[in-house]
Parts: sequence; structure tokens; C-alpha cells
Amino acid sequence: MLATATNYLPYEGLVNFIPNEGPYVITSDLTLSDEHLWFDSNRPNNLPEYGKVMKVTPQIVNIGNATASNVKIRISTNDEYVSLIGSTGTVTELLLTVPSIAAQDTVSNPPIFFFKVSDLAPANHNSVIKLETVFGNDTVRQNKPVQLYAPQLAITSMTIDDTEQGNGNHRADFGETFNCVLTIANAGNMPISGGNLFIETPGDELALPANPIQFSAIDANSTATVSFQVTANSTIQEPTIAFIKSSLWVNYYFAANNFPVKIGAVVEDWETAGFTNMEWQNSSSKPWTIVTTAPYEGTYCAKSGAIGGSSSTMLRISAVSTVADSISFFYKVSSEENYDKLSFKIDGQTKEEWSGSTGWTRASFPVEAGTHTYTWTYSKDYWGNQGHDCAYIDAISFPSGVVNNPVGIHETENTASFQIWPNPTTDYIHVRMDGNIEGTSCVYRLFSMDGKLLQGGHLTDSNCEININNYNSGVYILEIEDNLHQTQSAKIIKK
Ligand SMILES: [Ca+2]
Ligand SMILES: [Ca+2]
Ligand SMILES: [Ca+2]
Repeated sequence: MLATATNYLPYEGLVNFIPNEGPYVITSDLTLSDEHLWFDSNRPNNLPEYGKVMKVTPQIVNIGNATASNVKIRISTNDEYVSLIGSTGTVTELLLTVPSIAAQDTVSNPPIFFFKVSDLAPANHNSVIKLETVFGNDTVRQNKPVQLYAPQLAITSMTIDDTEQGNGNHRADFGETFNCVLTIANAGNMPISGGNLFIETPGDELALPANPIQFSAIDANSTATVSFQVTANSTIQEPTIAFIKSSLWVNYYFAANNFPVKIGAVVEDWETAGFTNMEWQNSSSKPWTIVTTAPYEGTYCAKSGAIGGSSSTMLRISAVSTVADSISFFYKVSSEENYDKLSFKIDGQTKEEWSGSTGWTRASFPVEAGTHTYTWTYSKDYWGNQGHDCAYIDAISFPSGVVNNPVGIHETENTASFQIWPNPTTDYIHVRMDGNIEGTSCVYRLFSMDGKLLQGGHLTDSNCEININNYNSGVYILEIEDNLHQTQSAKIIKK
């Protein structure tokens, strides 16, 4: 018999058609116990949790109308997370025997058996114990479901709290000390009593505390946060993206995640009182202006140009972002609803439009890695004005690792030097080694911005090509190691 309903797990059960004479033996229930686990007295809850050996007491019933003699129950399972335990260790099959059961009777002191739950059992896993009961010429087959219990861990997010020792703008700034707050989720059906978190960073932009970092108990189906103090290297004075790699182990359950940390994120807050902070295009016949009229933050914000009907005024910027992230800003409009609008476009595609009367509102849009053009346009239809008839924007936060100017070779204390071109590029990077360095003794490695090695090898000539045609648009790091094992690196921008 199969019973199903919307939003419920299907139930599959056997309907016994019992002969109206003779014995009929079934196992009505399996009672699980962990009371025998004197060595694991912390969790005596009779639940089949990972790593436990469970004692099983079957309720054996003769629902027929005659005595059953010489009853044999064969027990097996195909489940990869449950193993039957016999006197010699793990076995594939167990045999229980009951000499006789009277009609309509339950075995008062039934034979027991044991199974072990795997150390690797997934949370909420449904395992099946198979029972084959033989009495006389009859055989009854039953499948008994047993749900297993385990944690299921993930490190889901990281936020920056710079309210205690930093400047409270919720971003990592140059030389700032702040707290990183990681969220650990336990989506399983078993709590954990705590564990050790390990963190590392591939570069030297961030100073991290020593490992491990302890975190406390997390209930089943709950989250907890763990916080640690980080300092951004004060010698870094350009917007940079650093990474924190985090991992944790609780017995055999593992979770890991990498998080980017924007240091000195590129923000346009108009506090320079002009459009010169970044390379803005503001060349409409009625261009945007900087005003002090109730900005979202600071003293200044940008206001759309004073246009008439059937015209528009546009503010635009192009930038490269090194990783997939987002752009956010605050807008305020005061206009004729549905007719005179502020629109925001990424690469010419309208993301959203706003009209009518709004207060300062935050807007945020995801951005893929690569070069993008962001456009804010205030446009009017042919007829009608309302409110201030304009739009305002303030506090634009650009995606992680926005690069305003492509960066060439980064010189270190090294006698060798390299030239790399073109940069930005679309498919090939040419590398030329200057001076008297033999090309074949040099090694190159190409990394993604999160530190993953993409390709590497020996440079075969003093003037060689590296093919990056297969990679996505974005920023990559090319590292070159010379014959003295000194390395230099450069940011490569793939268009
Ligand atoms: Ca800050
Ligand atoms: Ca401002
Ligand atoms: Ca209008």
C-alpha cells in the first residue's frame, strides 16, 4: 500500500492478508536503545545517532489463531550507513529464533540484536532493516525504516563588525581592526557540542588570530556565530580584496568556505564635492550636479540635471570588478509617478526604475566579475511635473576589487624584470624577460583572485605567450619566478 499527499513523504507499507487459520508471525515494532552504551553516557536518548551501537528489541507477535513453532527471523540491511553486529563483529545477516509463540500472543522476552550507525551517516538518512520471518511453510517479509541522526554543518556567511575598534562603516578599511563574524549552520537532526574553527588567509593583507578558534554548541536545525578579531595591514593603501579561508571539523563532519574581504572598498559618496573622485561620464546637455540638499550621508549627494519634458540626463561609469559581487547605492526620487523616472542600468540593461516620492532607499544588484558600465538616468515624458522633479543618489559601493586603472608589473626587490602585454587582454599574455635571464629557468603560475592555481609551467623562450582564452572575464594574478627563485607578480585583466 502506498499513501501520498502534497508536501508529505510517501508512506509505503505492507498490508497483511492473513489466512483465517494457522499461525501468523510478524514484528510489529523495533525498539531502539542505547542504554548499554556506558561509554557514551552524555547522550542516552535512544536515538540512532552517528557512531552509536544500538540495541534493538523486536516486538514479535503471532496474530494468527494457532501456535507458531520454530520461528526464525532473518535480519539484513543493504544500507551503507548501518551495519549489523554479530558476536564476531560486522555481519551481513543475523538469525533470531523463537521456539514457540501462542496464538494472539507477543513474545515476552524476545531475542535482541545490535546494529552500528556509521560515523559518516548523513543527517535525516532513512535506513531500512529487512526482516524475513519463517514459520512452518510461511514467510513474512517486512521492511522497517530507521531514521538516522547526525549534524550537517556549513559555514554560511561572514560579516564585518567594525563598531568596536573600527570606524563603524561595516567595511574593512586600511589598517583597521574589526571583528569577522562567521555563521555556522547545523541543518542536521542532531546537535553538536562545539568544535574548532580554523582560519587562514593566503596573502599578507590581514592579520588573523591563532588557530583553532573554539565555537560552542549548536542545536539541531540551528545556527550560531563565531567571531574573531582581524587587522588589515596598514601598509596596504589601495582598495584590495583579501580572502579568509575557513574550515571546521566535528568528528567526521566537515565544513569549509572562503570569504572575500574588501579592504578600502571603492565608494563614491560625493564628499569631494565633485565628479573627479572617479572617472565619471557626465556629459548630458543638462548634466548631474552635486548638491547639499539632505544627502543620504555626509554633506553632498548627486542630483539629476534640471531637464524639461521628453529629455533625459545621464551619469555613467565603467569599472572592472575582480570577483562576482554586487553594487549598491542609495536613491531618492521626487517626480511624477510612472512618467518621470530614475532608471539604473548595468551594461545597458535596465535593472530597476523608480518614480513618485520616495525617501532614501538602498538598492543592490549582483554583478559578475569583469568590466561593467553602470548608468543612472533621470528621464521625463513630454508632459507634467511633480515634487522636486529630480532624482538623487549617494553612497555608491562598487563591487569587490574594482580596479580603476589596469595595473602593470609590480616591482619587488629583484634584479630581473619582465614586461607583460597586452593588459587588459582577451586571449594571450606575452611575457618578455629583460636582462640576461635564461627563459627556460623561469617558471610562471597563473592564479585566480581567490588564490586558485589555474596553470603554470616553464617559460620556454625569452619572449613567450600564455593562453588565457578559456578563462572568464576578470582579474588574474600572474606570478613569475626567476632562476634565483625570486618572484614577481602582476594583475592581468581579461576582458
Ligand atoms: Ca570600517
Ligand atoms: Ca554623501
Ligand atoms: Ca512628466
